Amino acid sequence: MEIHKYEKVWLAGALLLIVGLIATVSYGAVGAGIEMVGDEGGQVDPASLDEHPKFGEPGTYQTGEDEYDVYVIAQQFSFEPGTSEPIRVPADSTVTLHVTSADVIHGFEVVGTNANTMAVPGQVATITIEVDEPGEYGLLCNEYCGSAHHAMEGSLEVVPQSEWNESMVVN
Ligand SMILES: [Cu+2]
Repeated sequence: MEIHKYEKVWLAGALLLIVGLIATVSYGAVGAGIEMVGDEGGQVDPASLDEHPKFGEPGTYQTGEDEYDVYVIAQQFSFEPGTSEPIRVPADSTVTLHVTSADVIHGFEVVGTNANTMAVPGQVATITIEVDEPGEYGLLCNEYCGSAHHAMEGSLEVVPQSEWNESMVVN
């Protein structure tokens, strides 16, 4: 059987497109480092967060010499802490954010960084970040969560080591 030259060219072109499509989809799925909320953060009862040892008093906890855990609750339409008062962490530290939601699915994004997760009711999302220079970052919700979603925002303040003090951690 003879295959016409043009037919071969089209076949090769179509194969190239298929391979290219699979390659870009695979890269998007694994290469870009994007993951779903993992289960390593554990689960919580979204209806009784106030009884949780940490989410009951959300905020910054010191866990090691330059290590901190921050517990954040997202709810319509604020972050606690974050919105009425900023999340405060000291410069030059390693911070693990534990984020959950008390009501519907929200987003938690530290603007201008790659710290970005979904906040799912019942599930705790954890992100570990290396914090260096002092400064202020915006927080925003990037999952549509209701009528005031556009107003759901906050801030994360990286406090210079010299100004960091005991009153900024939950004991
Ligand atoms: Cu939202």
